[in-house]
Amino acid sequence: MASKAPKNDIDESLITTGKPKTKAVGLPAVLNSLKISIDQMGPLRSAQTLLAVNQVKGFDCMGCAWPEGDKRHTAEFCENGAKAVAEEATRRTVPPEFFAEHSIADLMSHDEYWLGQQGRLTHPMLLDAGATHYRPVSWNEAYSVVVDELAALDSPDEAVFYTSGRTSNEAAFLYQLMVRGIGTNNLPDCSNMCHESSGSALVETLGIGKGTVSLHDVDTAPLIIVAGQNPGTNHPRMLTSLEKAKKNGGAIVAVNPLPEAGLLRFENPQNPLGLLGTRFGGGTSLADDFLQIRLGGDQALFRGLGKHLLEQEEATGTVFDHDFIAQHTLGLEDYLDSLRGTSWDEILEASGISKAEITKVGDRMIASPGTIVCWAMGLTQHKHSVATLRDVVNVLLLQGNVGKPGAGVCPVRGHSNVQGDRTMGIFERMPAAFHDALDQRFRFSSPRRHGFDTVAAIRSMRDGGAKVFMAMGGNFVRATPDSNVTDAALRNTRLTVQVSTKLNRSHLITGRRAVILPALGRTDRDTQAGGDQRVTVEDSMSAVHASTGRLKPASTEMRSEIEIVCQLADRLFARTDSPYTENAPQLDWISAQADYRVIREHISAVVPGFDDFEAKIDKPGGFVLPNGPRDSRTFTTATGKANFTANDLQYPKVPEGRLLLQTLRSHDQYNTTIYGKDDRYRGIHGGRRVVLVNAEDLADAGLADGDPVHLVSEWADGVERRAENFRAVTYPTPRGCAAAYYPETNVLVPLDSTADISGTPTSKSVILRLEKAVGTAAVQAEADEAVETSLEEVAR
Ligand SMILES: Nc1nc2c(c(=O)[nH]1)N[C@H]1C(S)=C(S)[C@@H](COP(=O)(O)OP(=O)(O)OC[C@H]3O[C@@H](n4cnc5c(=O)[nH]c(N)nc54)[C@H](O)[C@@H]3O)O[C@H]1N2
Ligand SMILES: Nc1nc2c(c(=O)[nH]1)N[C@H]1C(S)=C(S)[C@@H](COP(=O)(O)OP(=O)(O)OC[C@H]3O[C@@H](n4cnc5c(=O)[nH]c(N)nc54)[C@H](O)[C@@H]3O)O[C@H]1N2
Ligand SMILES: [Mo]
Repeated sequence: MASKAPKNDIDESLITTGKPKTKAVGLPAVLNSLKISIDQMGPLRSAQTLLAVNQVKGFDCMGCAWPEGDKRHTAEFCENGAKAVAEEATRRTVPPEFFAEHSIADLMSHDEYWLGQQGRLTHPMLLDAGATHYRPVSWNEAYSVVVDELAALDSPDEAVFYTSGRTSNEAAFLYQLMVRGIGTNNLPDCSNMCHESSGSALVETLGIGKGTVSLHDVDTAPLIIVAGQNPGTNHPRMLTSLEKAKKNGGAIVAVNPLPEAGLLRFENPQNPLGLLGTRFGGGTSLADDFLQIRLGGDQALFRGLGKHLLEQEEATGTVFDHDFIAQHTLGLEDYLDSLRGTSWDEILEASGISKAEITKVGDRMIASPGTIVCWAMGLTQHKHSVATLRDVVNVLLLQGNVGKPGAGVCPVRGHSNVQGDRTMGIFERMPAAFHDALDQRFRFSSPRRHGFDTVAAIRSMRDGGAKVFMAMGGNFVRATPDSNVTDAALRNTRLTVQVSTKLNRSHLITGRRAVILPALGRTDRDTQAGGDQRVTVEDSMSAVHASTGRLKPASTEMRSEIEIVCQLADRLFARTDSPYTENAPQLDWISAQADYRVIREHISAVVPGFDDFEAKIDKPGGFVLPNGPRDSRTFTTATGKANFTANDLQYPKVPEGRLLLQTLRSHDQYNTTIYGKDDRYRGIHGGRRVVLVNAEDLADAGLADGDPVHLVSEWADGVERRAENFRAVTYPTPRGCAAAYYPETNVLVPLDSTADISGTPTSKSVILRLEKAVGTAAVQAEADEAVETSLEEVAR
């Protein structure tokens, strides 16, 4: 039986801490995910779903965007994938009676964990102006509310349409078409807070905003640098690839302020020997070198690597790939000048890494026939992220490490279809060629002025510009920075519309009116007039494949995202009094809803690389989209070449007595969805309000391990942002650098503190002051420690 959802939030005073783990996965991971799966889904549904995840005819795992290999295990096992599946396929539900019982004020008193654990949303709900409770409405009434508010706007730019990254290609394509049909490009997405910096840097330098490696490249790479990423928790299946690379003789370099367990050592749960290995303390040791970098020191590190390559090139003449540089690149000399102009002293100061460690990795690069650099949020969420990533590209270009086997750039995406959503046009500033193709296919004229990204959308709502906010998935109010400002911005709107699977804070912090539209998820069977449907997704390596849900939906009142878009669009564009009929895209929305093959045909006519779409996804594993840099060293940049760039060296400078805080994920969460209150690999149990601090910094602040503290963020605007009642934990993070979990700390990230060019909030560099909290002495719970010990004993 599935267990009941928790009645109470877990008591934050029960936090226990232990030593960080030095290895990832193994038997405790299997046990943990089985427990969560059976809790949420019961044994039968657990078996059904876990056997279908990432199988050729099953559904695509919504856990992350790491690709699946060609040969699949019967249960391609991944602890956190299993947790993501259980979270969606749960048998717990949030029916209308739940909303009758709980007022908004009551729901507000619970934390994200409790909200998420209540189960799947089952019925369209409306919050009337001034009402204390949501009430159930028919789908017809819900659609009318949305259409009426949209039709009443003075300008289409007064509406904002957010997308999280789980939306299928088909739903995303129709959604952006509807939005552009209304006449706006206000299409912010989670990517604005995620890999936007990667896109900005890569489009400019390589001509494509995506990675240039295949899974095979990673599996066989001679050298992989993993910077600013915690794959053990966030992309566990990547560990299998890293293990393969090691077995093939490759080397791995981890660049991280924290000694993340998944980067250091891995026990493969796919491999019985891996499990057996646990008994003997085995597993594969992954990182050959671990560079414990200061937060934001990566541009300096890559500058140092470039400088070492240059010095060795000048000594030997054999380091650079001269043919590649001459044939395919521009701008080398300016870049080399930037290397010459940067002193080693500055590099060491900014990165906190010794010259010997940097030159050792540089020597690995020189000796290696190919190098891949993988990265995630540790590199993208700083003020100087775009410059940092340009410098990553620079170093790779020196040795021709793009478009050859086992080499390239690998931005590891977050949400499982965030890359596909972009390919489908979810972007506030798509290139002209996309608009042209869209206009031609649907015989209308799409707006060309740029729309709002996430931060701009918040500013506009705050200032009374945007009045209707719609979200295709996600949890906007908790994923975004400056929570207090964002909350007020949303409350300033006339209507908020959430297409969601699970209850979250964005259903509680609303406009004057609010609508919840309960959506089918990846695991759910999607039956339309034309029969059972499948959808498609694109992974981090540009492979597109089908995903088919098979579970019976938890209620007959849930609708697919595609149906919701089609029904809204049909009403918006068909109404005679609608301002949007005149320039409506020419599409029979109801036929598209009936049979998703119709949508795929439209996609193949508009988006390059999707010709013969339907046939290609019949093949197991789907197909790979064309990728100029990877396939043929073709670079569709402004210059037609791969561009070296010369960038000012930047790194965060922190005033005396302050720390730099990164906000990151624990092992038991999916972004704003909290699965539990443990962070097993980091040795934290039973609570999330912790701040990890270097022991000497803690001592300097007059604090001891376990002390209750308030977190205060200081920024240029002079506003003090506070997150109260945390517990200080000594942790092996570099001096001056601290870490705490997102989203509890989003209140500390200033809205206007964004990355240059990409506009991404600087979630990995918040200037922080620790304030000792008095009178809230924390309690040490031994019970949790006991749980941990017993799991480890089982493993042993
Ligand atoms: N289970 C699970 N899986 C997920 C998610 C989840 O929440 N849970 N989220 C998904 C999403 S949307 C995304 S974007 C990805 C996120 O995947 P990650 O980027 O791995 O997620 P974070 O927890 O933000 O971790 C950032 C890592 O970068 C390091 N870091 C921080 N600052 C710096 C820096 O300045 N330099 C360097 N070199 N390292 C730094 C941190 O110590 C940490 O190891 O995961 C995806 N997969
Ligand atoms: N401080 C700080 N802030 C950050 C980050 C950070 O590292 N630090 N990371 C940023 C990053 S990388 C990202 S990607 C964003 C994430 O931002 P979002 O994508 O907005 O947030 P999620 O928590 O992933 O959204 C979870 C909600 O999505 C809904 N959902 C889940 N599956 C589906 C589905 O299939 N369909 C629909 N319609 N709804 C669904 C559920 O209702 C669930 O509650 O947060 C960003 N914010
Ligand atoms: Mo993300």
